[in-house]
Amino acid sequence: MNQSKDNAARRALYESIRPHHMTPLWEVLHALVPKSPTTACVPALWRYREVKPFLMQSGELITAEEAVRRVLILENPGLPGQSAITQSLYAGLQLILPGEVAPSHRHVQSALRFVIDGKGAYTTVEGERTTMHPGDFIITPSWRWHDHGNEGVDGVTEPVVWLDGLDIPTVRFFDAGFAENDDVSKSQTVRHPEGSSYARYGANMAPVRRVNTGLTSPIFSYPYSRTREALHALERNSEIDAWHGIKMKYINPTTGGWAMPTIGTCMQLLPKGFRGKPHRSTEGTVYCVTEGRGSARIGDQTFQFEPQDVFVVPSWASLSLSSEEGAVLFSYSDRPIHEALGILREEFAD
Ligand code: 1HN
Repeated sequence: MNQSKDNAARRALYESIRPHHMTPLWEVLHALVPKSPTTACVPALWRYREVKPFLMQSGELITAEEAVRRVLILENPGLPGQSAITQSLYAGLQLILPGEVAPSHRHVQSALRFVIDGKGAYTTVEGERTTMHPGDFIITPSWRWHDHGNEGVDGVTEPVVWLDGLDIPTVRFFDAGFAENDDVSKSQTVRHPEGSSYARYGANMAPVRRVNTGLTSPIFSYPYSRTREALHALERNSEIDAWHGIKMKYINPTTGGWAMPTIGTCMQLLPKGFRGKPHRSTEGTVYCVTEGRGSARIGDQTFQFEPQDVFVVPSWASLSLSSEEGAVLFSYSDRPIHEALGILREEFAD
């Protein structure tokens, strides 16, 4: 009796404070400070074989120029309408057909491109062009002019598809987004020969004078040929991690830290017959299959993956990776932010 009277009195208080834009903490405290992460983000996999026809169909319905960027966004099923694959990260599949141009613009959001299908497209970042090949990891740093095109390479012109990864939800969270179109030219004038940045920073050397001191790696294109060679050498000569296989992070050679300030990028090799132990981390991670087939057990779901598929592992979901034939996986996550804020937690189970 007393309690229901109290409850009625409490509800009356909540009603009276509502117009003052106030609310009682004690009703929400447990949800605000959960015992462990309670994300709305769910595990999911996009089978490239299944979604490629939709992407090609979009190629018949809109040009890259009209769309500005012809992209089908990969939305987490638990975060509908938010253009987010995890709480902090965005993912999309971008198509550029031979002869097309995606016009020059710049924005605060940082972007990565992971090439998954076709070769011969290029991206130009601040006047330096790089030709795209499958497995290449390419960076567009915050606030740098960038445009894309597809002129083919080695006499081959074909549609090119890449996975875009951006920190859009993170920048939105901080209300820090700005953007600009290049009104002067759709396509930047190339001012530096292809390979300039790589020659300057990609040979374990750096210029003695005027070292780039930005937050993002000055190597803006990490070719898969080099990454692959390193992973296979390590597979032959080094210890295999029971959880990750061989997992290497892309680094900014001028700092030794992550290649991008907000997005951590890795390439990982699962040797033939690998059966990884379960691991979980507070980072939300997007995987893209570079080579090989296998399975990802995420929480209590198992996903079979094949080349070019994309899958997402939510914060604190346990992940075990296995592969009979061996596989190579690219991944990106918000780990650099967790590390910078001192909130990263991870667990390696037996
Ligand atoms: C963007 O600039 C690109 O440059 C791709 O290719 C996807 C999604 C949202 C905002 C900007 C690109 C994007 C984007």
